[in-house]
Amino acid sequence: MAETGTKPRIKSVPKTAKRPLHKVILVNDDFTPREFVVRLLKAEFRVPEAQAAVIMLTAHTKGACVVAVFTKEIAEEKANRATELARSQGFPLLFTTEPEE
Ligand code: NFA
Repeated sequence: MAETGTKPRIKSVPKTAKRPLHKVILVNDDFTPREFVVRLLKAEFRVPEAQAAVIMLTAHTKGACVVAVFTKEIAEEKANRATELARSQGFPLLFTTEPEE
């Protein structure tokens, strides 16, 4: 067979699909105590006290604040778990998720 001199053009390293990360957002309300929010942020999202206080205060003054960023499934799981934990203690605290631009 004649040599064409053409090299194979198959990529040896397949492209990994890059999926957008999702933000977990803390939503403000008028009822959940500040201390409870801070405690929950520390326990569920493993943020240090000072950072938990800043996140809580930002949500309190601006209406909402990004807590952390994860893959879609982990973000939804964390938001649901934290929201349910607050509900189990009788608070209306809400965590939502949204994709990062
Ligand atoms: N706004 C709540 C209060 O004044 C505190 C709070 C902060 C609740 C952030 C939810 C999210 N007790």
